[in-house]
Amino acid sequence: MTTTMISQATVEAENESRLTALRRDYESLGERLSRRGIAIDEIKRKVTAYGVAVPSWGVGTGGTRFARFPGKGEPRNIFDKLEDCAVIQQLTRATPTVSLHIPWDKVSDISELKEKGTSLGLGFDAMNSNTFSDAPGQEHSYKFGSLSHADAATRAQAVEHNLECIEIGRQLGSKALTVWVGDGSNFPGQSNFTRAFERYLDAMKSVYAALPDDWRVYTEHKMFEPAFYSTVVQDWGSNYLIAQELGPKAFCLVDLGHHAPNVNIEMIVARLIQFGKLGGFHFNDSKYGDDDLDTGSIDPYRLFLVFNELVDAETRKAKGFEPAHMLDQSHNVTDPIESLMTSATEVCRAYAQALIVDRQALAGYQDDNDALMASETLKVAFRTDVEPILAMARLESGGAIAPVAAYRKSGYRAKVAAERPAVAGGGGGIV
Ligand SMILES: [Mn+2]
Repeated sequence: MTTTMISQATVEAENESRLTALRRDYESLGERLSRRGIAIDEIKRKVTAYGVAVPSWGVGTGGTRFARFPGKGEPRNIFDKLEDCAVIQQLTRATPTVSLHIPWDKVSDISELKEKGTSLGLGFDAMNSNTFSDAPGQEHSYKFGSLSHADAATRAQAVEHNLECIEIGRQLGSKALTVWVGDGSNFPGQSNFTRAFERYLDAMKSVYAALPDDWRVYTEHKMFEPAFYSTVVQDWGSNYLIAQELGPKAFCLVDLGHHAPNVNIEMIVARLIQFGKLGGFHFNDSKYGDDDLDTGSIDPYRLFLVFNELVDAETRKAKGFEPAHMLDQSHNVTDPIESLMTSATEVCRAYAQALIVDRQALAGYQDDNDALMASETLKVAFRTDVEPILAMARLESGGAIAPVAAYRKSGYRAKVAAERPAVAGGGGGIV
């Protein structure tokens, strides 16, 4: 029996007021799609089966380099975080798993954590290690790097931390480790590019060797920050080399915010799929850099184009194609639960829109060099309002037709604000 954080009666009452309109909208969209040879129920079935993981750190209020403004009722620990994640899943039915971050989510009793997840109906997605900041009491500092550090003892400590993450994840039922390092340099000449990358590869080989057979490791590249001149795992090229060097259980993770502005991310995605090394995503959005804005809030067309590549690979059954999907964003001015629900919906929307692309027509226009009609074929799908499909999928799975409205009506935030006294600090980081 799954514990629900919000009374199901509240959700049902909210749904009731929207049901008639939704049925009409769904029927109308179904008729329009059927004229294009698309069965709406089939799209709904795929959307229903889709899931994106929520990062445990996402339910806390984020911050910038300048300040952090805490929100009301912020989770105090991983158990509170799981409850907030359960709200997101209860209302959207699109986020069945949570991605943990160690040491922020470290507990003394792992079985208690696993039981909490089970009682809330949540599974555990990829484990995230942290060697980009110093944990209290650790012997060697990561100020000048971790897995690529010039000092062997510091590298060994970073390797050991990743092994601990694997062990915790193994007990929780996770099947993957995501490694992002802040290693890099702020000045030309500060670091020898080749030697630093050699040290990183060497350390990652030790982590890779400890991976259980049915696990994957995702390495995440990032162009800049906290190192502003160079980073050791800078771009998808470096990331691909890492995955190649490590072996068949190593894959590249694409965080949408970790590229230079205007980079063609969907093409990177296609390349990684083609060579069997796309591990998964950290979804978010950005305007200038690694802004960690809500997924689909700035450039929903780009998100759609990424999903267009994913559906293309799914359709042609690309070999080894099994990407992990996760949100990774920072909420500075919104209620994190509302942002994560909206973002999960945006990801589902991009998926549904990509599913209704007329791929046969598109291939024909591509072969005929009809650039305009090829582009229009994508636009026809992108312009289609698929919200009735998403809402119906949520409703039929026991979720909310309008998640944010149901959440606001539930009074959940005020309730937890009364139960959770404000705490200073805490891990509100972004990776
Ligand atoms: Mn990330």
